[in-house]
Amino acid sequence: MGPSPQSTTQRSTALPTTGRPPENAHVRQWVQTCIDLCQPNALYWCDGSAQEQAALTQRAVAEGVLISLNPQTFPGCSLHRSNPNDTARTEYCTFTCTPTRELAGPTNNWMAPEQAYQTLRACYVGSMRGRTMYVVPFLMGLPGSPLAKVGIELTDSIYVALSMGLMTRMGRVALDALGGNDHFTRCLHSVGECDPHRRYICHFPQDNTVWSYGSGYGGNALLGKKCLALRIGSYLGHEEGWLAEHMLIMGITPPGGQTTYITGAFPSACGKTNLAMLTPPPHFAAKGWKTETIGDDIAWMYPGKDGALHALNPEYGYFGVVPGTNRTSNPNAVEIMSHDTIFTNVALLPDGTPWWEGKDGPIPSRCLDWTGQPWTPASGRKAAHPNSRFTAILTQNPALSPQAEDPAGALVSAIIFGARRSKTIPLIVEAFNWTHGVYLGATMGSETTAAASGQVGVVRRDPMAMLPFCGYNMGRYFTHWLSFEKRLTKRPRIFFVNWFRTDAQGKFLWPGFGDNLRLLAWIVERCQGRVGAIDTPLGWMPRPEDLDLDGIDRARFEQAQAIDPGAWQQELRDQEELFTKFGADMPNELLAERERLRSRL
Ligand code: SAT
Ligand code: MN
Repeated sequence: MGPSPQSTTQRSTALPTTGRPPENAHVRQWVQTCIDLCQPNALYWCDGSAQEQAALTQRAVAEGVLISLNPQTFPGCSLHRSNPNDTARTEYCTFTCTPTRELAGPTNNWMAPEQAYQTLRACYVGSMRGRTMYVVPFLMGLPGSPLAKVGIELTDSIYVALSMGLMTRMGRVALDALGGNDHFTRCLHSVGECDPHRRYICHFPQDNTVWSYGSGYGGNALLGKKCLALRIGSYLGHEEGWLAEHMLIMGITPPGGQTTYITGAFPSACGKTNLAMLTPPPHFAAKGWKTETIGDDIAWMYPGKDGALHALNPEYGYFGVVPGTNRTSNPNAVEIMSHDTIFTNVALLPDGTPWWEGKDGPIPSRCLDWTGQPWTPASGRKAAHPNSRFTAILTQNPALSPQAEDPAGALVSAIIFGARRSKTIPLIVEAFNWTHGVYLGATMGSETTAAASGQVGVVRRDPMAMLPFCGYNMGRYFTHWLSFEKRLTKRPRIFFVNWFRTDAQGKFLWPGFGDNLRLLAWIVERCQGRVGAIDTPLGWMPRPEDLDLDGIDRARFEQAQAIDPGAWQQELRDQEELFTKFGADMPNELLAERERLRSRL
């Protein structure tokens, strides 16, 4: 533990300061309180300008935090190597600090707010000594959007300050949106000693506050993303009547038709970023199908005055997984990360070019691995960390939707829930109605992969892919979802997809990637009322003739859609286990929905 708060000495001399503080007295006062606590040696007010980003990048290179990459092959790019103990989100030290445990619900780690403040205050005392405190004002959402929220992050990590400049609308734009008022999320972040045993990511939804200590990794440290846009956001959404979701947003345009916007929730390792950036395969492109990206991770959705659901991406950049990215799996991502990108924990070739497993081109005979150690193909370990990332702004995406700039958001016609399941769950099904759709989302379960620690191939329930991100009791979150049936007159259709079903030999029944557009095309045509389906116990399913299956083995498609009644009995028992956790907070409508499914089966 650090020294007690009483031993804090007030600094008498003015802090060396870069940039100008805003007029907003609430901001100045709060920043001063945090300076007194963390005792930085210098203060830097970020304005979000391009000059600032360039100057801070130079400074980060001088400090050894970033390595400049080859300006010919990867112009404007740099590499960051994280502490090897700090390469992923850490759910065990992520807390929801609501006044009571039951407000946080059974699926969140809970700490009493007073205890959390006390524990973290002890960590923060003097934690920025010898460091600069960066003041990073940021806007989640577009200026002028009904949902836009201002946050201010104080951080002692220049990597975090630079990354926030790519991931959010950062600087003046946020302070202008805030004006003189007090409505901003207070985000305090210090890497401290980067010790996994002294690491805390604490959310105080009632105080609109996030305190993060002991990690510099993305979701733990870039506090606009999972912390504000999902955990605090979902709490605010419940209070204010909207939804903060772990969803991609994309547009799909049929030949000569209207662009249809869909949102989709997938747990990690299901290819969400690849789907958000999907390029139509030649056969579809030739017919005139087009796709576009609005967001790859987070959707804020609200009921418009028109009775429809509107979705916007609160972020301004991508923080995507790098390994496996190539011209076949995701050509748009390859383009995005070809310039002005921060890479984290990828490998480095002798000529200063980044490298990762699954990159186009040959496997190098030698390089430095993600920790900076010499590596050859014979090393017997990965060169890039499996969770290595690229950080770059949205506008570098050649497939960025023009609709991404609309502060009102895109009109949502379909919501897709998806998961990785080798058995039982069919390739695609459409919910009978809103409640049934919410049931499909609430019972989502996905198989764990080697990318995460723990057992491989076990089904982990992850309702709406929000298990680690819902900032309040998930039972009440389900009720909130159900309430949109009445809040909307033009309800999106809801679908469930599983690209990962396998045959008896363990081979995927569906080709996936670009071919997923065959299923998205059916979804779009369902939304436009142009294609049929059959009624099954699980929901509406396409008949083979309802889909473009040109070049696809029809028998394998049918196998991917098969319903195995025995496997479904087990699935229902597993779902029951999840619902039981929520006790009295579990809405009756979903229990009734399960009974209807049981009787249909
Ligand atoms: O750092 S993030 O939380 O955004 C990425 C992840 O899902 O782990
Ligand atoms: Mn995510």
